Amino acid sequence: MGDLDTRKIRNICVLAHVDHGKTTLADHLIAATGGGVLHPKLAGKLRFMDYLDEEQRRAITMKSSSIALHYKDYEINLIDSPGHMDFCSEVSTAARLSDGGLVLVDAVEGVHIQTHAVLRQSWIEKVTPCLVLNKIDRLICELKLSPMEAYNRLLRIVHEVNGIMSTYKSEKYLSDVDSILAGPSGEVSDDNLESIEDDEEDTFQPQKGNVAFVCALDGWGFTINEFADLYASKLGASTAALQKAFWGPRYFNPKTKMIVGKKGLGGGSKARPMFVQFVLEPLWHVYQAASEPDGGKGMLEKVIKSFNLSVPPRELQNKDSKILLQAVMSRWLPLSDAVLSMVVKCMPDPIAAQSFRISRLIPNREILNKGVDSNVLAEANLVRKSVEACDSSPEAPCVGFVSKMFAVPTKMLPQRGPHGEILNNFTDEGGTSESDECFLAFARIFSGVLTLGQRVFVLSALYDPLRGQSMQKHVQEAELQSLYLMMGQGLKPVTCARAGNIVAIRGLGQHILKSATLSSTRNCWPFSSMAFQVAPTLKVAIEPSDPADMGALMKGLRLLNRADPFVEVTVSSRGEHVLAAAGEVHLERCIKDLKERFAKVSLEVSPPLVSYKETIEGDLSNPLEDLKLLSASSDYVEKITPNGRCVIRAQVMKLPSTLTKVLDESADLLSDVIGGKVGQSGKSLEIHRLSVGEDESPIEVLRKRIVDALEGYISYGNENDEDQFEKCKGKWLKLLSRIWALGPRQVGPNILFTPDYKRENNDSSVLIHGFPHVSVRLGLADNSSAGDIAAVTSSEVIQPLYIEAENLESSVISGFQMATAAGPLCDEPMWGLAFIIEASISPSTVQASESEPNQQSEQYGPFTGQVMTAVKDACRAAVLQRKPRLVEAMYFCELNTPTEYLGPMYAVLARRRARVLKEEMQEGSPLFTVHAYVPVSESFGFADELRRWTSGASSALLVLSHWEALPEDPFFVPKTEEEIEEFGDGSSVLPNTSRKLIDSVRRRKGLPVEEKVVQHATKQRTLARKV
Ligand SMILES: Nc1nc2c(ncn2[C@@H]2O[C@H](COP(=O)(O)OP(=O)(O)OP(=O)(O)O)[C@@H](O)[C@H]2O)c(=O)[nH]1
Ligand SMILES: [Mg+2]
Repeated sequence: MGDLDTRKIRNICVLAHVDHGKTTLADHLIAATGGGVLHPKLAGKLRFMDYLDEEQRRAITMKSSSIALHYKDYEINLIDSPGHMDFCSEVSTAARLSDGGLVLVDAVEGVHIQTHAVLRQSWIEKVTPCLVLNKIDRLICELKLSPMEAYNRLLRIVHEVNGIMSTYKSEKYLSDVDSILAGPSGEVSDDNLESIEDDEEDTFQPQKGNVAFVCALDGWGFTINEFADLYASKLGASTAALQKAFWGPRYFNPKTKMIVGKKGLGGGSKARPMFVQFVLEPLWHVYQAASEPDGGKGMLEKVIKSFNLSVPPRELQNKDSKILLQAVMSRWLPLSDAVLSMVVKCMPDPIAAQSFRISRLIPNREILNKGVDSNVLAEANLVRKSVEACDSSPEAPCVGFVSKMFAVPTKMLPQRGPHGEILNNFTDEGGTSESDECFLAFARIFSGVLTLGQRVFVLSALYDPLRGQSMQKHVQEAELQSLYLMMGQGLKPVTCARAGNIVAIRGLGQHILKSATLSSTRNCWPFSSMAFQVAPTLKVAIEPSDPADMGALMKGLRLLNRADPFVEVTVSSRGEHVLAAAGEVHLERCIKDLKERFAKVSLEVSPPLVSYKETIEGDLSNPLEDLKLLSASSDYVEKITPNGRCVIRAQVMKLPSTLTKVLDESADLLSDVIGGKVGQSGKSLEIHRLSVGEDESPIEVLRKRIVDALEGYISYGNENDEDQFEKCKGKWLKLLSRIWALGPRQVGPNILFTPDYKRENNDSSVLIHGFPHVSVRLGLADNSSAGDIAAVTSSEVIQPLYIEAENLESSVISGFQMATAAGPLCDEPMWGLAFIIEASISPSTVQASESEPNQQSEQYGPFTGQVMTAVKDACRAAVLQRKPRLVEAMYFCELNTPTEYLGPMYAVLARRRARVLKEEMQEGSPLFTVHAYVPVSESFGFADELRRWTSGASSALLVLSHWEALPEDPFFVPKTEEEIEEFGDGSSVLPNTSRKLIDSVRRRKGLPVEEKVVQHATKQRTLARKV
């Protein structure tokens, strides 16, 4: 075993939008090279990789699974992945383990949202993509396009996909340039610029052989190479020349037998590009011939003869034109050959791939501080080198990555080991109660050799080898009980597996929840976490129908949580078991799994729990005015602690939406920076992530994002006024140097500013200053300006009252955190708000003796608690006073509908409060593509209703898009004359949408709801007056 063997491995995945034919394509590859697990006759019909019942029933793939294939002398591990949005996390797990990706696009439907998503995923994971244009037959039979029209359509799709890739490339290009400009010297040297790869070249080029044209249903396909070989002798040209000529505006001049451009043809010629003339037209002839009753036999025979195909006469005699066609085409242009030769040629082997994927897999870390154990560091670097080289020698450190755990019924495990010995699978590590299901790890080995019975360290993503003892909880030791090669559902036991292979591992069930790094040494960096496209958002509460089954349910939930990489199981603050899934289809499968496999009890499932947020009205169109509003001290809410010693004034303002967005999206980075994982200075250990393309430190990245957001917002109102812009920016930056905390949970999209301490009070009370911790961490305030505060305080610090004020700072922060976690409307988190809290304490009136400072405490509880509650109440009251608004989550929705069903489709959209963004006729097809925003709260059953009303003709995909405030005032009561005229005096106004949503959340949470029991209160009012 050596490098030569590893060079013969390809790890690839199939990626595409839902229903573009991934599993059908996989079927053909398996039938041809899977060692007989699938009969060629069943290829395309069986959908071998969709082995779960639910997958077959719904005809969509729900999980990614791998199969080992042998093509020529190559070993190919093929991973089929789902295209449905609900299962997009499985695309991440597939991409992480693969070096190459076949990106399928349906030639009729073209590029869709998930096509974008999978291209992005492959780009992030540094997977080398090849393009497969599938369902070419539909262009012929369904759309009845001419070869020329079909060519234009294919050209457009290739162009579009290249366009998407080039935006990813330019994103990287720009961030590379930025990081060089922002580099230590700020100088741009030629060296620097050369290191940036700026390839303008298209990613996908049929001439290069990385685009295949296939029809997975009929089992044929080709790349341009096949046809170039075919015609080389006929046209008397070299294969290489033909490869270049078979795409783009290249024409064949029959007189001169030359390949020419359009000009070389002379005017008036009706010549077609060579791709049309030599590639598409013959295909069209075959399809037309096969569809003609008997008339086309001659043509087919010609094809059979000229390509020397051996088609059994029985198939040739078949009356069914479809079978005839498949028989001829699949022999003429066998699908598996076309696709797999492209895979072998254009996709890297593990050695080549790991050398450039390493920067994504284990980002380089620059250790700034020398105080670390150099032995550990040296070994960790060695391990990284070994991964980079894909060293498969037995001496190499053994490193693997588990991208997900999956459950297999224990009875499905092979009963015999690699040497035919009988295994006892039932002494599983899970103990007797969980032995019905066995958990396997879906893993790839990146270095060394993994052997049966070996003990390995299981490292979580947070592990840091340099921190030694403190990292104990992030590392465990486990024994590998079985290793399997995966054949879809089938498992083939092996004794060892070496670098570059994909395997299933038994024995890690107790150690890994979702993903982990495996290593033979503790001194190894964990792999970077995978990027997921969406977060699980659809939540329901679950309880057993019979309360006695609670134990079974809890066990079931625990198993489900482990078996599904994407589900989230939590217990809400009110003790409900909450299950979060990616969407309706995913949720339904989870519930089914729970009922039938994991818990095996009957369940009650609540209606979906939709999350909302709370904010205040305001569109912030004038940056300067908005600031003034905040500094105008009149507009505040005042609360006093029960003991009367602390007066709290809270002001609230809406943050610019750009800033809210940045805070929302950067939660992970923020928690790293604020949580102190990435230090500014003075830390004993400092690590800068140096992953390629993100050469800047997280702090830089964050500060830049925040400043960019701010500039975007300010320039909106001041496009032309340079001075105004600068002035405004200066003021905002000043404000941003006062960030005391973010909330809720320290990283949310709400800001607490420190009070303007210069505004001194004249009485004896002392202001709780706070400290701009977050600004300092983010580098928005330097320590010197923060030092100002320290200077002010240092002179006063001696007095006990000041010490007390300082001690109360954390109570103010806690109060702010509590308020932002639960707003006044319906206890949902606040969103995009900024608070300034001026809390001042006055000396205690009761003289506390020195020895017993808490003596005066307290009929109202501890003072810290009082301050916290008062701050919380003040914040909530401030929001109520400033026109509170409910914010709801919105889906972006892409619908495809035939023209005749546009009416019913719009009716469904209207019923669901959807906002249509655009509608577009798809060129050359009878489909309309409609984009719309649909509120999450209205999305349940949306797909079903749509299907019902359009007889299944229109389909919709939903992606979580953004948060949006409802414009309506939930407490609307007609006041002005016009309003009263329109709505009456208010007694008969029905609650608006916003109010209805709020009430339903309040009811669910058991909060008081103001019900309008009395509809016409006029009479009572008259009565009351008389009394
Ligand atoms: N006309 C035509 N239909 C095809 C072709 N390839 C696949 N199909 C059909 O497209 C449908 C979807 O095929 P699948 O292979 O299940 O698609 P998929 O991409 O695996 O779908 P998901 O895994 O759910 O994302 C099936 O009805 C196939 O028969 C083709 O080349 N031509
Ligand atoms: Mg599929």
